[in-house]
Amino acid sequence: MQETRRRVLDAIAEGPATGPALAEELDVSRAAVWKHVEALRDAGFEIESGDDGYVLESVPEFGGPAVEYGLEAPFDVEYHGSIDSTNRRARELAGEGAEDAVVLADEQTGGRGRLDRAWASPSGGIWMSLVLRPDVPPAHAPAFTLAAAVAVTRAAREAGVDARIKWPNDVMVTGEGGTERKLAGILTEMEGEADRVSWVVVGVGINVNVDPGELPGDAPATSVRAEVGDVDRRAFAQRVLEEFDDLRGDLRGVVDAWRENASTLGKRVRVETADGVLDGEAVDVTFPGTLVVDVDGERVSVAAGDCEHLRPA
Ligand code: BT5
Repeated sequence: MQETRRRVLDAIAEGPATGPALAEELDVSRAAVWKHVEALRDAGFEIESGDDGYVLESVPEFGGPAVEYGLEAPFDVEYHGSIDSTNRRARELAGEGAEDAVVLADEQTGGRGRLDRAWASPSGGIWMSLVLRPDVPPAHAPAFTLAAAVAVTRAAREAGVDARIKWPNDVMVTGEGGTERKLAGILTEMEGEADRVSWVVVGVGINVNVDPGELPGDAPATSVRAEVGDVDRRAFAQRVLEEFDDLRGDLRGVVDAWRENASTLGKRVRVETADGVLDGEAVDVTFPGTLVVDVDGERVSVAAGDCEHLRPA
């Protein structure tokens, strides 16, 4: 949101504020104040104008200005009712130099997972991509995936969903009979030079207020609706962004937070990597997100791959 508009909104939220008082406080014309109030109304904020001035009656349920309002993290949010892929749009913004931008959508028509897999994104989910320009070497970028997984898991647990992370990027819920269902996935993309990334795009897809029937059947999936009922998507998205913002300041600390929220460690796993399949016990995750698997007594480090939790031997 534009800075002046944000300040107009904050001032109105604090109590009745007249146009002239706002104009003076923010050092803009009365016409400009009026324009911002109209734009906020167009965005779904209910603003009454009484004798004492403008009063904020309600905040829209979802959308860019709604998520920005009250957000305790420095992100600008661009909202789309429907878009092909928020990661695609975020890469475009990254190429234009954007920083700390979020592309958020109600629905994606061409959502993508890793390895160009399709990601189902029906209306009612939180599909968003963060554009970051961190001052880190490209090798550290996987830590942002871990941070996003921790942020989503914390937000889901606060909403009452018993979520846990499966290495590296899946947020899962274990149901009756031990079946793990996928609640959220993360797709991190980046562009970098030899020693420093230019940008990182962290795409986060969370099945929130959607029916599991709308999700693909090729692998078990679940949603917040299926687990605990519908939640306030605006608050949920804000919590994810705030947690992520806290975590990204200490990338090495992210690994500890990840361990606390993960279910993979100690499990028997099968990991498919570009070099083949590994069977063993997941014994650790190290910075920036490497899985350490004990394969018949030998510790093997895996930087990237698909991990399956196996039943105990
Ligand atoms: C992921 O890939 O888990 C990363 C998903 C990232 C999606 C976000 S949404 C916002 C942003 N914009 C994008 O275009 N993408 C990002 P992967 O680990 O490869 O998992 C993909 C597999 O998960 C698919 O092959 C399906 O089996 C399954 N799947 C697809 N859609 C799903 C859904 N909505 N919920 C649960 N599982 C799903």
